[in-house]
Amino acid sequence: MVFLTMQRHLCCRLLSRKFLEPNWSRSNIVVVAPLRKRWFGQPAAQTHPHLVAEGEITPGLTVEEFHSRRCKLVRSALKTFQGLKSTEHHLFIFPSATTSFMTNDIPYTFRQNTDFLYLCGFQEADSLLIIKANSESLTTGDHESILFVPRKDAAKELWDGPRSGAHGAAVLTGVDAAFNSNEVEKYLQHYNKEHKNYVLWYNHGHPVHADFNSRVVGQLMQDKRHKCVENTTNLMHRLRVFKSVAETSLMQQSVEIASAAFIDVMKFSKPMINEAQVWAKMDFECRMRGAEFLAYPPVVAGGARANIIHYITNNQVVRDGEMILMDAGCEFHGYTSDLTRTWPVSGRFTEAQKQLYNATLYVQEECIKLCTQAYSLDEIFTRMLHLLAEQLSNLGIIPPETPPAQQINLARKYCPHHVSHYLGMDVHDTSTVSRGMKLQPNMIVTVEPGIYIPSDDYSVASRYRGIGIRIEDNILVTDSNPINMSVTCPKNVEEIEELMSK
Ligand SMILES: [Mn+2]
Repeated sequence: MVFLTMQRHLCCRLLSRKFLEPNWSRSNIVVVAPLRKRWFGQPAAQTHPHLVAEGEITPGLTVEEFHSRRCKLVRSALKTFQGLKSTEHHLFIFPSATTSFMTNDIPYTFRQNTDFLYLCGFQEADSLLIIKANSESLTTGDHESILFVPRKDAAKELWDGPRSGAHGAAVLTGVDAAFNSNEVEKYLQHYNKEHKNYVLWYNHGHPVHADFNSRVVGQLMQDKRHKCVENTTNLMHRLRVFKSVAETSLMQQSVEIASAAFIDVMKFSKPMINEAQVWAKMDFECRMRGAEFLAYPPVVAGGARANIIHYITNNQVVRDGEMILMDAGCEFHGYTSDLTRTWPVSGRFTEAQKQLYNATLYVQEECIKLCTQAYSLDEIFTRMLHLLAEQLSNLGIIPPETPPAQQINLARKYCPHHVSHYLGMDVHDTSTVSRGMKLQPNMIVTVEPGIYIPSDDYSVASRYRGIGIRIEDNILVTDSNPINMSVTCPKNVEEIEELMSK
């Protein structure tokens, strides 16, 4: 019985850890009834075997994977302090997200903070992860990880459902110890007394949790026992930008769910449909396939509204002869997809639509080929502008006599956004990783060129005005050819017309 073994093993680890110093005795450890009967505050193998397998913390991700992420974090952090003798100890603090409220008592959908989730897989709000390391951790990656979580509270749980509690959290995540979150100040005060000149690793630039930031970290800052504060954001992004085998598999599933949903949405659309109905259909089809929710408010733009890049109002009627641009993706067990397709609501492209569409598609397919170690995303963007300029010239949208530099400016005018971003747990993933860096295997990126011709651009032939097109796929970078993860989502004119004729 894996479960019982795990429990016994955990108790031994809890009692033997060296952090159980005089002021921090074993009486602090919460012992509860046998876990077999309890519920956790998140899906677990015991309660949701259809989602989580034995040995996993979140669907598809094992206890070992989370542990190795923390080891990697510690090693890469300590590398930056290599050789500096006075920096023996390192303390990492990662708060979870808190619940946000739309109005009195009405919460927004909870989404866990990405870095916190990446490091421990714990899904409850108002929790905090502490990682303790010392200079030896540089080679071994050894560390202690301690979770502080909302305490069990029968009255609260009656309304909001079960909490894992400290013991449940430790069993779920395999961290070295877990305590009630109201004990975190005492714990850190103790650490502060025992250590001097330690490095405090914390995202102080954009504090994740206002209360922990002022109450818990604020106290450490005042005491000034630490040597310096180092921001964790860049460190986390440099880890997260590379996807493991398990993560790639989750990403692939997320992309396949969205791709299949796109097909159903295209078939469902017809003249006079409301953009809101298209949105609802996408949401429905993604959830029906197991996604938790859409990864972002989708762009569902009929006709010239496609020229508003972040159009999310989605409340207009789409008329016969217009196209729908839908930019949508889902979140599947913490991993996002991000696709865009543009299709004629009637099922048939007009000649002008087809010309602009094929120009966009050509540029997109050329850019996908460039997703290799030879290019950075910024270099692919530059290449996109040249390819677009060429296509727009062929169509006469850029006048033939335009000098080359001016052609690039015009291409930029008709596609005012970048061609790509990194993709992962966040839609605009690992934003501090430079897009000037050469791509490397196991990165996942989007490729999303567009052509947007404003309705009032009288320099362009009238048949093209008011048309906006974007085509976006999700691409896995490998050590050879790039892999298009969204290959099952139709994008050729013939494929789309065929699909919509059914
Ligand atoms: Mn995108």
